[in-house]
Amino acid sequence: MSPPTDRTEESTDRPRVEWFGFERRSLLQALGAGASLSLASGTASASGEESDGEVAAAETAEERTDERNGSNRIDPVFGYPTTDAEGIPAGLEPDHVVELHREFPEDPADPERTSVFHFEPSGLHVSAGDIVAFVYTDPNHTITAYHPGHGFQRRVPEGVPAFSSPIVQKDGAWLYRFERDGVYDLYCGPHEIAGMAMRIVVGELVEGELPDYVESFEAEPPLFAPLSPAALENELNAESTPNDDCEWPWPTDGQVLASEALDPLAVQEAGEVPFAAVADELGVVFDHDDTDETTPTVQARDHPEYGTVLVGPDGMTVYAFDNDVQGAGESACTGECADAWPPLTVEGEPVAGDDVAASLETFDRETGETQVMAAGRPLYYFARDEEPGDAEGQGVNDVWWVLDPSGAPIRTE
Ligand SMILES: [Cu+2]
Repeated sequence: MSPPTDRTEESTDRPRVEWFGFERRSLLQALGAGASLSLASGTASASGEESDGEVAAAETAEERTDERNGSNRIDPVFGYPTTDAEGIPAGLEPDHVVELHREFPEDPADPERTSVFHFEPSGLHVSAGDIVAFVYTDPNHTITAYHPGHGFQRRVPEGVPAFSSPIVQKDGAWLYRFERDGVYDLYCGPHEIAGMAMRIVVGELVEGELPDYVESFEAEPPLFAPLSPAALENELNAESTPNDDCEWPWPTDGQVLASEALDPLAVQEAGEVPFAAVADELGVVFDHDDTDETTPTVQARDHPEYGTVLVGPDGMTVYAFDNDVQGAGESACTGECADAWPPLTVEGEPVAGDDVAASLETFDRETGETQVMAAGRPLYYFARDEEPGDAEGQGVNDVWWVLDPSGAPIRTE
């Protein structure tokens, strides 16, 4: 199925939505709730403070996007969905990518664990006019603005309509262009109550002049504020009389958005805030994808026979090979040798653990793998070592040695 690239004026039968300028908003507000007025471009019904989503209006936003995008148009309400995140058309190349994630518990039977739903990153800073691609790594999510049009307190800048993605299939994407400066709080419809919310800061915020809706997690009925665990537990307990001490197992969207990690100025400063930062703060058990980046590639561990030695990310002993030339950036152990002495490889940059004094560098092996060096010496495992602490390779053929934290071989008898 091809994406809806051809939304001509003739084929569009839904009301157009205008992004109100502040001037016109003020006029509507001045007229008060229930006022209707005809504008040169059409008829607008204003029902008070929050009417943006209901307004049939002028071509302003559409003309603006058409001009920039040619026939590919990002709708200010419906965005631009595509079933193929890899096939985004020219003119709509995203400036930023946010992934929609669900992490399953390691042990589905563990009563302490639940799936974790989140946006990655959960905080993002963009410039006005930037396109963000929300990529569906997992199905059954939406990207939806907190807006009275969706039954919520407005937590997007004034004048921004009630926008939302549809549910897009896995490996699809939804594009949205963030036009107005301000703070945009977004949630996933199916998983809002499980804390799937995020914050996008557009433009430059000034300390002390944050939009009021950032601070107030309050809304007058019939609108909702982002949820609190207490409210959910109250509801749970009211609905299930035999259980009067239900605990909500997820963080809520209210907690996520109120986290210090997603403080708007912090988001602006960081550029991107990973969900892991929010999870840490809220005490969410979370097996995030970046484990390998934060686990040191090389660590120092005490060994009962050889003192402090270098080990790999899994705690297994690593060795230096005397046939390698220190600093040469190549390995003398290939083929069968490498079967017995597998290289310590890494994707990206190696990370040194505490107490590792050796500088870590890498080089590319002939196989294309990236091997780690400590103080210029390529590092290898020994295939016969079975668990951390094993050092069966020490002294083999008088050329294989464990290393001390400075990366020097420890040559024993
Ligand atoms: Cu979701």
